[in-house]
Amino acid sequence: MIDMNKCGFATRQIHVGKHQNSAGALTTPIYQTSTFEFDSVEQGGRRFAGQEPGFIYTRLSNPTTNAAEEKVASLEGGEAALGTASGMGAISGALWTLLKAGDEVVADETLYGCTFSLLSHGMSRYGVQAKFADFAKPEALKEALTSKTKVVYLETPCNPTLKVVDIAAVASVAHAYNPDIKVVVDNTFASPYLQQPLKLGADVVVHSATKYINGHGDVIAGFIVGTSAFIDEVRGFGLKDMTGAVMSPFDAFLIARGLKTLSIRMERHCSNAMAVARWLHDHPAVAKVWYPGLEDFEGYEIAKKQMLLPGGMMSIEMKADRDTTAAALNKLQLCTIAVSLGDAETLVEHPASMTHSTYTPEELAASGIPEGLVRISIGLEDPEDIIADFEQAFASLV
Ligand code: LCS
Repeated sequence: MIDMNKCGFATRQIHVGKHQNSAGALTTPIYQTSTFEFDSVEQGGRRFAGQEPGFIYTRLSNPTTNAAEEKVASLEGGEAALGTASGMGAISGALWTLLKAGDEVVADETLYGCTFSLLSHGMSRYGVQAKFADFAKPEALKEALTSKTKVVYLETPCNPTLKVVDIAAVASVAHAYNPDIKVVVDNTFASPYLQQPLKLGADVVVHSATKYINGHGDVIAGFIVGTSAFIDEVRGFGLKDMTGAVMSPFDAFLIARGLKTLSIRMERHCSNAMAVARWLHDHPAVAKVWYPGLEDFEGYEIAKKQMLLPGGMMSIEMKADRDTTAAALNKLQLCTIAVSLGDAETLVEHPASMTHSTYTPEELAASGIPEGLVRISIGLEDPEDIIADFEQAFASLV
């Protein structure tokens, strides 16, 4: 019997989560059912009491969803994982399990717009205070911690500036202050192929599986990864009772399918991104390229230390003003103006007016997000075609 834990990433992304089914189907079937039959009233009672294994109701668990969860747990190096209806469902499910009124969260100041909104405007309604600090400076984090801090929260690379946060350094500052603090890392931009935060000292990983994990732009989903005890708590409370943001079996099927190619997709996203980043870096209309793979980028050294490759996401600042930049971007023909990321298609967006419009102009400035920043999710097309499209779109700027 092969020990899957000893197999490599590519083998596990394909084979973990595969269980025998009555028809002998190679891929895990879509168990498109809300509920599961019990043999008797007594059996139903035993399942609800946790005295007997078995399925109950798809908001609690489902065989198709479990297959995707097992894959993600293995790829992140966690004991268990839980699928959710969206990345925001993963973040809110994890945080509502860890926090209660009176607690504090200390978060990095650069976050996906809706995460920032949840922390700064949503949770405060229920008595949870969020404080923001620049985690690139571990002393800033140390100053923000108090006896009320229960969660330290970060993304890396950050959306949308690609700031790289040293996960091991943050975890060690937080745990030295109080070993009970849970360090939660949003690993969406890296994917488990490039970075595994639990191995660097984080306690919980969250994902928008809408992005690289599914990889095909046709699902909204998320995952929470951590110890079995924590995932049981989220499954039985944070997800079941607080958010109800459960992953659908059909989405779990698409995700398990997408995951089979995660490593080869990420290799191509990264090599394409490196080629495009170098080209943009030398373009006369571009003021700055924010990409962890460029030697002159602030996060380069930390990225090299904690990531396998620098990723498929980048942002650029143009020398032209906002309207001239927008007119140039509107000329793109192959690359698409759209939010989301991690898809086969190259996607271009303007964070200040789109993904980060939940920030006020003052909050954008305080979080180091330039108003004119343009974010690019490099797709899986031929790199010379992506470059040619930017070349024709930017021709009028030089
Ligand atoms: N975390 C990160 C880092 C994200 O970028 C997003 C979505 C989420 C969590 C939330 O995931 P969702 O609920 O959408 O699955 N980011 C988006 C973006 O940058 N463009 O569109 C959505």
